[in-house]
Amino acid sequence: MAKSILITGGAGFIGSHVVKFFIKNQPSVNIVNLDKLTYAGNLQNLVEVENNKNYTFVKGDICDENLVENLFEKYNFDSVIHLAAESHVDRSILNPMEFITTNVVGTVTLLNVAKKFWSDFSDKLFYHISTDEVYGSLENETDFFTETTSYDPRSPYSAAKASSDHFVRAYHNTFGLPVVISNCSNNYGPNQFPEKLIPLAINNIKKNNPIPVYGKGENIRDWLFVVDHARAIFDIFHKGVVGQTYNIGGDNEWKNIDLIKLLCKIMDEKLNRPKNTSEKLITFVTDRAGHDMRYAIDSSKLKSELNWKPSVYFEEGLEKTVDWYLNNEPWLENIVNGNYKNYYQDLYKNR
Ligand code: NAD
Ligand code: TDX
Repeated sequence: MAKSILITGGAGFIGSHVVKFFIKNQPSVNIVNLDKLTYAGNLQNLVEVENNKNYTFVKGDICDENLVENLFEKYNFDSVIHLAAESHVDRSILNPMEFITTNVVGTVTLLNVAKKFWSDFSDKLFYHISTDEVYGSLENETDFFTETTSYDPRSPYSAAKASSDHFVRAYHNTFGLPVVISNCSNNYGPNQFPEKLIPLAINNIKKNNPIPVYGKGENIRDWLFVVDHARAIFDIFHKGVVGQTYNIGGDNEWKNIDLIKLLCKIMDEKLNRPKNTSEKLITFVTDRAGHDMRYAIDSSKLKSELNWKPSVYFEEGLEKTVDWYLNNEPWLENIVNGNYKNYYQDLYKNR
């Protein structure tokens, strides 16, 4: 049983849910959350656990080898759950280099330190959190990504994530480092930075601003409620087999345009607007460069071997998400009133 876990990127969207899930479900373990607090990191995501005696936050960069070594020395980690990453595809198109630095160099820095400190690999685990995007884009609606689908990353983001996955496997094969990897589909839920489709649309609908839908809105994503992802990570962490990969998905494919229409309907109800008001905000804009058409995950391995399945029905999860954003106005306003304005201007002005 793990006693001291380093979680990287724990102030971000998924990471903060993972930190909270572990503290709630395994309160005896010590958790150190190492996060650089980039634009995407937010300590407000962690207020409910910040005073927990088994939880420590460290502001720092996963690329800083000295810092990571000092933390291994001080806390004697037996496990790493690695979520820190640059995570937004559109930003990777604007600035690929940051993605290589954090996602590739940062991951290899962590692998090197774990290899150095874990002279004995028994009861150790390096758990790398990855994405379905490494598998590329599906064109045929009967195809699904499985754990053996060949990698075919097509954006700077997914290329950097794919590269980090390769390094993790290489450290397992070459040095025997005990690793496990999971590749998950699109997450949604509370605390997601409003650069991603769902919270961006919620914010724009609320303010009566246009909802930018790339291309014709025909692209398909498989959506999973973030707490279901955190639970999958918990299960894989405890029951996953070293050296294995697990796909995590929601069995929940939506065309972007249909998802946005559903969101508009929910928002009309929540904001007491007449039916079909928010749909009028839908604005088709220039497509994302290299926009992957469809992601669809086959997570039957995780279901059959570790007995996991998604638990939150999409309409219910989407409603919970809308409620969270409407009830947490200061969280959202803090973000959208800051540097976000410049980001939004730069990305959307010529679309
Ligand atoms: P996010 O952008 O919300 O959070 C990333 C966190 O990493 C932030 O807190 C940020 O401050 C931190 N970080 C960034 N660079 C760092 C560095 N150099 N050192 C330390 N910390 C740093 O991302 P997310 O959506 O929560 O994604 C978390 C992980 O899950 C990523 O690895 C991502 O690739 C993966 N993933 C995300 C999704 C999704 O739908 N969001 C789906 C599958 C997999
Ligand atoms: O303004 C927008 N308009 C739009 O049509 C935005 C931001 C997105 N989109 C489209 C692009 C995608 O087809 O919506 C879909 C979802 O876009 P994002 O929320 O940016 O997610 P995606 O590009 O699918 O990647 C996400 O899932 C996999 C996460 O950002 C990644 O971190 C994760 O690995």
